[in-house]
Amino acid sequence: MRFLQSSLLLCLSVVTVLAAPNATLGNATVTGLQNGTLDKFLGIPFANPPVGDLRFRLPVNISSYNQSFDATQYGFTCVAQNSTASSNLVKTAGKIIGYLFGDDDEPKTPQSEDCLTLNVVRPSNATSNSSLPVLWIYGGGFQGGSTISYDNMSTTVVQRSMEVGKPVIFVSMNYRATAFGFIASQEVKQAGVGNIGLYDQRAALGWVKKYIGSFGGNSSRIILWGESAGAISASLQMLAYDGNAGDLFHGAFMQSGAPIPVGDMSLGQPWYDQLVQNANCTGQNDTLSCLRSTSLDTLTSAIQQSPGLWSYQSLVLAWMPRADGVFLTDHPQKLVSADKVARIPMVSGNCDDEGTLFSQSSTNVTNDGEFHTYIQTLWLPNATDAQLSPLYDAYPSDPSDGSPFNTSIASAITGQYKRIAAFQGDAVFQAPRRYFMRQRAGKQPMWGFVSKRLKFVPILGSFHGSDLYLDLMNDYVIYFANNLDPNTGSGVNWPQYTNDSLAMYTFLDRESQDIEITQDTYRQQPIQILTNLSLQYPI
Ligand SMILES: *[C@@H]1O[C@H](CO)[C@@H](O)[C@H](O)[C@H]1NC(C)=O
Ligand SMILES: *[C@@H]1O[C@H](CO)[C@@H](O)[C@H](O)[C@H]1NC(C)=O
Ligand SMILES: *[C@@H]1O[C@H](CO)[C@@H](O)[C@H](O)[C@H]1NC(C)=O
Ligand SMILES: *[C@@H]1O[C@H](CO)[C@@H](O)[C@H](O)[C@H]1NC(C)=O
Ligand SMILES: *[C@@H]1O[C@H](CO)[C@@H](O)[C@H](O)[C@H]1NC(C)=O
Ligand SMILES: *[C@@H]1O[C@H](CO)[C@@H](O)[C@H](O)[C@H]1NC(C)=O
Ligand SMILES: *[C@@H]1O[C@H](CO)[C@@H](O)[C@H](O)[C@H]1NC(C)=O
Ligand SMILES: *[C@@H]1O[C@H](CO)[C@@H](O)[C@H](O)[C@H]1NC(C)=O
Ligand SMILES: *[C@@H]1O[C@H](CO)[C@@H](O)[C@H](O)[C@H]1NC(C)=O
Ligand SMILES: *[C@@H]1O[C@H](CO)[C@@H](O)[C@H](O)[C@H]1NC(C)=O
Ligand SMILES: *[C@@H]1O[C@H](CO)[C@@H](O)[C@H](O)[C@H]1NC(C)=O
Ligand SMILES: CC(=O)N[C@H]1CO[C@H](CO)[C@@H](O)[C@@H]1O
Repeated sequence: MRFLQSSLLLCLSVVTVLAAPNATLGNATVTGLQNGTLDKFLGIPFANPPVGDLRFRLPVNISSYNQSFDATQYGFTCVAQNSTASSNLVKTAGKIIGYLFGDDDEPKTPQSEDCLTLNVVRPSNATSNSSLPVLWIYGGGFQGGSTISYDNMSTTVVQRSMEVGKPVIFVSMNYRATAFGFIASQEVKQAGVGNIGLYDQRAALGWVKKYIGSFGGNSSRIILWGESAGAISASLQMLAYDGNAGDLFHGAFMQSGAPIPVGDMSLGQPWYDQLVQNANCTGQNDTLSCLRSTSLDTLTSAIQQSPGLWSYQSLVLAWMPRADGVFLTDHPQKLVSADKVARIPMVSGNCDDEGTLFSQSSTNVTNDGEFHTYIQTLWLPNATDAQLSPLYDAYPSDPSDGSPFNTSIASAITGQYKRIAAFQGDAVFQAPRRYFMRQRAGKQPMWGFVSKRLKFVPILGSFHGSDLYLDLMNDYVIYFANNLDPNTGSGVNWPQYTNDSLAMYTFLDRESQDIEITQDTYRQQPIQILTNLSLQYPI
């Protein structure tokens, strides 16, 4: 009996070992794990560990693997800027969607600078060219994020893709965040190490191009998919090297993120100087080298002192992509208007109330004067009064004009809350998305959407990230990956966004399938004023 039992166990473990899936990377074999009808290859390094002298440097691609290895666990999380949301509302929103805001129940891996790994989740029966790779870029305000948070998403999406007979391979990569990925200043520009995190993403794309065939993926049809900072990233990949995609990707699906109104690297100078000071590097001839040789603990606590996503200034981020002269040759919005954009099919859209989450940290702004000071000091310090006054009129303090939009006087927790929420959501998300699409309409196939799901949530409405809820987009992404068109062949037709029809596929706050086609003309005049100002005065 005992013998039987142990040989049974032995048998089972042999079966398990035999089932371990392998893929060939040059001379090396990578061994993943099988889970049901899926194979997962986790924690594959795609660049040399950016530690030691490689800190604050562009990623060094792994040119070849000379040793076989196991890929059965997610890799380390890139060192993040911890800025805990003090607002319980923000925490609750994070729990609702299960991502983004550091839900305590979320699986985590330890943080490390040695974090440049990616993950491949595929149908077990994927054969050469049978599946279309989708590269997921997580959000997190360029200050954090981790692929392990999207493990469930990877399973759901790949399983669903098999169910509908349109198999995709889900690839997710870590990229450096906060100052590690987006340090910016004159010194940084001169040293050619701006936008490190975007280069990390590019290195992962190069890896997918080179190796996805070994996993049964088609390297001629790679889709970028991102949300929030991930969608902004995808859009900036489209602008990189003056819009030269280098055959690395062939479509982009962007949820709440478009080319942001940022300017030159030098606009990061105040945060750089503060970092140098807090890391005791002031007075050094070469401050960048000093930061490079500073201990991780010292550097991390110095970074913690820069304002984060949940601070008073919120979306005016200290560390984010900026024009570096090489990867982004100019301000992103100028690249858009100069036609320096990869001509690939794209989907781009917003949640209706993008700004509400980010306005929880400025609820002490309660009257018109304080609102004006907020905008003038943090957002548009160089704009003239003559320019600001129409902006203030366009975003009035009347709560029925504010966000959550179309909720009358509800959710007006302060006299200015809904006003700030409307302004912030438009400034960083809605206006850049509209500008991008209107400039590009007619030049490449595109589809727009707006999600009004969860509108009933008090104070937050259809908050940023709420479209990740209910696996809302998975089918559209799967069909887009397969057909370069998000239409699923059933339900309401999703028309293209063109110069003649600014069609927005609108997810209504009712039954899960309730869709309406609206036009991208809401808040026409306020958004136009905001766009004009941000073109002149990038952040
Ligand atoms: C994959 O490689 C592992 C380790 O070399 C091996 O044990 C396993 O049998 C291989 N799996 C398959 C399906 O060949
Ligand atoms: C495989 O190993 C051989 C011998 O060491 C080497 O010549 C070749 O370049 C390697 N191939 C790859 C793809 O790394
Ligand atoms: C395998 O799948 C099951 C069910 O989907 C899940 O609970 C489990 O965590 C998965 N295991 C791994 C290692 O992914
Ligand atoms: C494998 O390559 C790394 C660099 O990528 C190198 O440091 C190491 O010595 C190589 N190992 C072998 C066994 O060739
Ligand atoms: C940031 O958060 C992570 C995970 O919660 C934790 O391990 C780390 O110690 C924190 N770092 C700082 C500097 O607070
Ligand atoms: C892969 O398996 C799924 C079911 O798990 C099946 O529907 C599909 O036809 C298979 N694909 C191939 C290429 O065998
Ligand atoms: C995969 O498909 C592409 C075109 O879609 C083709 O160029 C390539 O040769 C195919 N690869 C294999 C291994 O069949
Ligand atoms: C690393 O790979 C990326 C993506 O393929 C490529 O753009 C870049 O030029 C490579 N870097 C080097 C130094 O070759
Ligand atoms: C920075 O320098 C000050 C004054 O010399 C010292 O007290 C402090 O401990 C130093 N901080 C770090 C992080 O080294
Ligand atoms: C609100 O509080 C922040 C600190 O969190 C402070 O910097 C800011 O000046 C305050 N604003 C107003 C209008 O009181
Ligand atoms: C405001 O203008 C000055 C002078 O042109 C410039 O140095 C500064 O960077 C600008 N500030 C911002 C936030 O754009
Ligand atoms: C970054 C920087 O300023 N480097 C300077 C440090 O000092 C040497 C020699 O004194 C200069 O050549 C570098 O340009």
